[in-house]
Amino acid sequence: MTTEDFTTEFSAKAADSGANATAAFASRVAASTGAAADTARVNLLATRAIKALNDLIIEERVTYDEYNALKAWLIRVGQDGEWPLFLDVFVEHSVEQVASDHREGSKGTIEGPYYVEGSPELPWDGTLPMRADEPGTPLLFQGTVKSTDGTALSNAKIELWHADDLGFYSQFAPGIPEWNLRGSFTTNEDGQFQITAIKPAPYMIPTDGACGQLIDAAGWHAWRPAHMHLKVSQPGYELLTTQLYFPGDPHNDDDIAGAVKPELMLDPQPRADGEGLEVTYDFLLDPAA
Ligand code: MBD
Ligand code: FE
Repeated sequence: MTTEDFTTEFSAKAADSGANATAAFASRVAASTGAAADTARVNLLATRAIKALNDLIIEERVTYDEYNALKAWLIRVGQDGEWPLFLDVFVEHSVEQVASDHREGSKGTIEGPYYVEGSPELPWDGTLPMRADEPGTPLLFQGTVKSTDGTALSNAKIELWHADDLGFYSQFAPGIPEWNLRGSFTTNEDGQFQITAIKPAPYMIPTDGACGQLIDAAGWHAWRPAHMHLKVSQPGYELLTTQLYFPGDPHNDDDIAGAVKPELMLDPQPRADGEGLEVTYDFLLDPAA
């Protein structure tokens, strides 16, 4: 494959990823009942959101050119299917903050646009589904799932998903096995897990659509630090949706999605047998209210 072929294929995959996130979101919303619309609440939130935008226009003396550029861009976000991408990158972190500020257990962070329910079920010491030649450093990821009172939780579910070395998520970019780098592990009788995985690479959000256009026009960068996504759950406990990060990543301090927290930083060490890295991380779940 030539560099040109690669660039074309790479761009095509990135463009697909944003649009496929829209289809995935739509089918999940269709499957859920959705919150009943409360007129007073809609009135409050919509009034405040519209006022915030109007205040900004007046304070910054926004021109007709700028207003029309905004209109064209908003239309393009929808056409490119990038509303999930845009919202999860720039807004979800505040929703997550509000949703979890009462918690005493492990820190959570945003889910992002690329979660898929129902990944292959694997034992407490299983291997994340991956291709035979999957690029990346082997990572042994182990720990214990506990209640905030310290009780180990057996049969807890740990869903793990992350992008491949090129930054593509299976089921969102074409040409990747369906459940590649996605798995659901179950803790053993002592609440432990020991997952054979790979260390993810830094991730650049797709730059060829409306989000990329904004990032470029504003002079920002499109990077997220390398991250593993996780959902940890057990009946009777609050679902923990989180991400874990790796020290030394150049974007730990300026994640475009604002989703890094100090508590989510791993401390991987070289394995004694020389086979890549190992790291221990325990999850503490809050009992459901
Ligand atoms: C991702 O992989 C991600 O985690 C977020 C939050 C946004 C876009 C892509
Ligand atoms: Fe991600």
